[in-house]
Amino acid sequence: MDLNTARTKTLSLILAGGRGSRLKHLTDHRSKPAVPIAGKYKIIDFPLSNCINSGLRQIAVLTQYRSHTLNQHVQRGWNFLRSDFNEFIELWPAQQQTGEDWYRGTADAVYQNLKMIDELDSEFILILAGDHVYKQDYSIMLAEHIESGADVSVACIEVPVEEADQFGIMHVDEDNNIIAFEEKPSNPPTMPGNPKVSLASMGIYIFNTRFLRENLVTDAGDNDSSHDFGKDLIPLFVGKSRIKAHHFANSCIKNESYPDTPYWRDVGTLTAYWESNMDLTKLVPELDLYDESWPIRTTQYQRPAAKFNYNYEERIGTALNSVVSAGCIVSGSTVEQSILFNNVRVNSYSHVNKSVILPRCDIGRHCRLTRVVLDSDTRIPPHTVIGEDPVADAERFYRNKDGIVLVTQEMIDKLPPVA
Ligand code: ADQ
Ligand code: ADP
Repeated sequence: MDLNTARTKTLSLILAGGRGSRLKHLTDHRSKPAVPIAGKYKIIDFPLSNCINSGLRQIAVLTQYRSHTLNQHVQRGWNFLRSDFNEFIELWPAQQQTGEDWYRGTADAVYQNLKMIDELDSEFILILAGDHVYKQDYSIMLAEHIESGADVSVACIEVPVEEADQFGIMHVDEDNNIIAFEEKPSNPPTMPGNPKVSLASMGIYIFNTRFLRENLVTDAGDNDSSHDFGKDLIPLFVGKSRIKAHHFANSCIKNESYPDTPYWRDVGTLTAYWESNMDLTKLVPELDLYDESWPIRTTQYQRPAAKFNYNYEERIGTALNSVVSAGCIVSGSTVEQSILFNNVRVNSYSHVNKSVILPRCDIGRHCRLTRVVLDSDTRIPPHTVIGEDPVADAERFYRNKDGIVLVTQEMIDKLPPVA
């Protein structure tokens, strides 16, 4: 089958139901794929953009947990495909199609939608997570999958062994057959000849539809299964089915400045979230959002351009090494090595440093914020200092062991009134 035909016969399923509880209060009101990232996006924009750019245009987003802003985002900004060409992006919410249960695990999320999947008559199913930041041409993985004659292909990347217990870890032979797979092992095995790295599953799979269907039906009837791809299905295929590894380095969209470092982040923790945003304030970030050949799209609203009011007497009113989105006003204050999402206000005599400020926040006068993540719609009262006193920060806000302080409007509302 030629690649263009294969693309039209591929259904992409984005798993967007998980809570992502390690992101703490950021996922109190929204699911992880709906968490804002990189100044103007939500995390789900990355897999969605990758699909569109890869020429895969039959896409379903499987939602469950607190999906309101995710649904809104996808409905408002991602509805441009043409159904008359058999292209679509649909939301498939959990709706107890097969019984009383909500999605029990990632495999069950797909199983519960088998009826819809059958109607679409696909040959291949691409399964993606809704919460990873990366740029990948899935059509290269698809071509490799077809060429290899595999039942299932699993995308993989080398990760430092210290982080390997957070992933599915595999061993492959010289033909990239997966010969061992263990989900989140406490003692992760390393790659032959390199004790520092392990080969991790990215949670990205291409299945032959018929093979997936049969195995989902079997798994659904197994009471001992947790109905999860990484925990239950993938390990089961090893040694029994044709299961191949696809190396992300072969299909990632390369940044010319970092040809040897394929960029992929599972922004699972508050620190990883903060770091992946901070990455973008570097002189040359590893993730190139300015490459027009692989655009990352998002839901856009009409907004005025960002504005900077400079106080010439005091010489303040600017942003240095920062990403500032549309609708922001930085007035008589300094923003340094930070990310301001849409419609943020930073008022006079304030200093925002190494911080991630989500949409529509307002930072009052004379504030100092360092290593802070401000959730959307938070109003910081004048003279507030955050990030300089670990004890006070931990009392008032959420401060993690790496010293990143997460602040929400609910936490601000609980503060005693300023005398
Ligand atoms: P995890 O990331 O731990 O491991 P999981 O938390 O199950 O896997 O999430 C995978 C994706 O499915 C996420 O996008 C999540 O939002 C979504 N999801 C989770 N539960 C869901 C549900 N009930 N309904 C719909 N969507 C749901 C997986 C693999 C590992 C691999 C890592 C890579 O199991 O082997 O190494 O991904 O990050
Ligand atoms: P969250 O803060 O939960 O991540 P969003 O940033 O997506 O959520 O926005 C919350 C709500 O505000 C949504 O209903 C979104 O559609 C809406 N919204 C955001 N920006 C604008 C805007 N400039 N104009 C109109 N509605 C907007």
